[in-house]
Amino acid sequence: MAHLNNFTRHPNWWKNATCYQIWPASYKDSNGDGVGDIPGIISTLDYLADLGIDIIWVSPMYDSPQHDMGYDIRNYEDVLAKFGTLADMETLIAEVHRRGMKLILDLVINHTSDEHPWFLESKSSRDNPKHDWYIWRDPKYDADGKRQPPSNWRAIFGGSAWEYVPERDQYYLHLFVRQQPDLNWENEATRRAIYKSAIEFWLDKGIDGFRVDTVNFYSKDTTFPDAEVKLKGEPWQPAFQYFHNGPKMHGWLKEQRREVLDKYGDVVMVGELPGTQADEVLRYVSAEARELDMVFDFDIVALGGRHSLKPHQIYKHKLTEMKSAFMKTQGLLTGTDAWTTVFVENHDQGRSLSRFATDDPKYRVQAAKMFAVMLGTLSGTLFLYQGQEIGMVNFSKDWGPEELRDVAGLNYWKEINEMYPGDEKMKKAAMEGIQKVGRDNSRTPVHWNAGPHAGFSTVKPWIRVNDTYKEINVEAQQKDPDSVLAFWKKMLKLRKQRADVLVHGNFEVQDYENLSTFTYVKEKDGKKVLVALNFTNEEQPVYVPKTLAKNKLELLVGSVDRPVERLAPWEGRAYIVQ
Ligand code: TEU
Repeated sequence: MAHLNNFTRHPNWWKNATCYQIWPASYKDSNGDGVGDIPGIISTLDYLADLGIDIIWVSPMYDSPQHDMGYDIRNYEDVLAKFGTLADMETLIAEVHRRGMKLILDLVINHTSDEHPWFLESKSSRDNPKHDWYIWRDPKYDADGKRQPPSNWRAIFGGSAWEYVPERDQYYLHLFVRQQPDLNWENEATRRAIYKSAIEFWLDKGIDGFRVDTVNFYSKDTTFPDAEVKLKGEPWQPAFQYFHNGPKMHGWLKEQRREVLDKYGDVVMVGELPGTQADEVLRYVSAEARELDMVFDFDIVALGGRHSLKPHQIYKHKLTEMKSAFMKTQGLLTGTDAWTTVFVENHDQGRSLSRFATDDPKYRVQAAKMFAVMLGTLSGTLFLYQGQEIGMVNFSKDWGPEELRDVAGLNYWKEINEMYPGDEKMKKAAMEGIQKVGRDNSRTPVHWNAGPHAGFSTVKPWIRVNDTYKEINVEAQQKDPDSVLAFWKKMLKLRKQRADVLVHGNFEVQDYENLSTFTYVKEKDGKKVLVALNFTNEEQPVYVPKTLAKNKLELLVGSVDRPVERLAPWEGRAYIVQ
């Protein structure tokens, strides 16, 4: 275990880092086809370095039929032509490294595309050598002798999780859309092939790690029992408990680390980990376990019932629920050898201002800076999503369903129309829900300037540009020292300078029950920082905990130019406790 001692003695390179997620289709188009691309990414690397970014995460740019925007991979070892070439990726890796930054890619190995050659072989016959590389089961027959799927599981994006293939007279499992068949991890030859093609191929090219898609879904309950009926009157039922954190998960991740990743040194693995309690999360992220380095916990993105309900059932969460979500992820560091992440946005979510604060033009700049104070002072590796650094917001309420591009949103919209034909009230509620939490909100093009198509492309982009690009864009904010962008730059610098307490400190909420403010203390080796955040349109008092009543508070950073005693609407401040 020499490497383990080595890793624990030297702080890992990714701990103090800020990572910036790029969604290639919507980031920057260099060749005028309306779709972002890798040369487009390369053209902005100085911008990202200047912002203070240390790691760039590029979402799937692999060859793919794009049924789920690249999370359906046809060939792990190639790049989608619209995004560029393998040579472009090699240039990207070199250019990122030349600027002292690191690059991570998405690792999508719970499933492949149904056009991946492995699947084409697997589905061709029960005698094919790859016949069990995916999850195949025999049909069930009902009392009338009608063929039925092996279980009543509902796919995450709607419909049955099983698809029938006549060549085999069997069904295959797909937890997401039907074009995303789940790989059979139980088969060792399959695991070896995945490691070689999806992981080693890219580590050999010099990337520094992966963001690992749905990392806790590989191991399933292989008896595939019917799930309890929760959606009354519907044929397909949520079966989450049967396909996440299955019995083999930890063994497989240990195998992957030991036999694959360790050859390449301190490769960072950031797992996406839905629906997992803190004690189970720790089993994945403790340094000693040597599985994942950190994970994205879903409590924060599930606020308002985002995951258990359908978008028309979303409710306004309370600030206490948000505090609880952060208490869970921050708490992972207390008294453990584990590590954690800080994030509020990604390509699957609505924009954080619209979702968790306000996108009212009167307050949104303030709120964006307040979020920068919050995220900049929480412990763990910080993840920003493209456009978050300029305070991009959700698409406007008057967009209709014709603007939707995301398969999850489109499937849901179709389902609503089929289940409630002619019900205008329901349709309105559904569209309102999509406007709040739909994945397209974060997938509209980045606003580079106020020119045509927001400077993203020279032609009409594949998805409509958010209407706010004239007011919210990179070029305008680069000229404005009071902009959200300028504030993020300042915050990221400060986070580095005070990394001990800001990135590594213990976290303690002070005003849990308060529904208007979020106040916490960060502490490391006796050094303390008090953070006070206002989550309302009204002024609020700064809550100073009794234990600090006698201490002097020195303003470290604040989102308002000349702060007064009370917090202004959506103001955020951090004080050094003396
Ligand atoms: O998302 C995993 C996941 O659990 C999603 O179901 C998430 O809950 C959903 O997007 C919310 O609507 C990952 C990727 O981040 C997502 O983009 C992919 O669509 C999905 O896996 C399948 O690969």
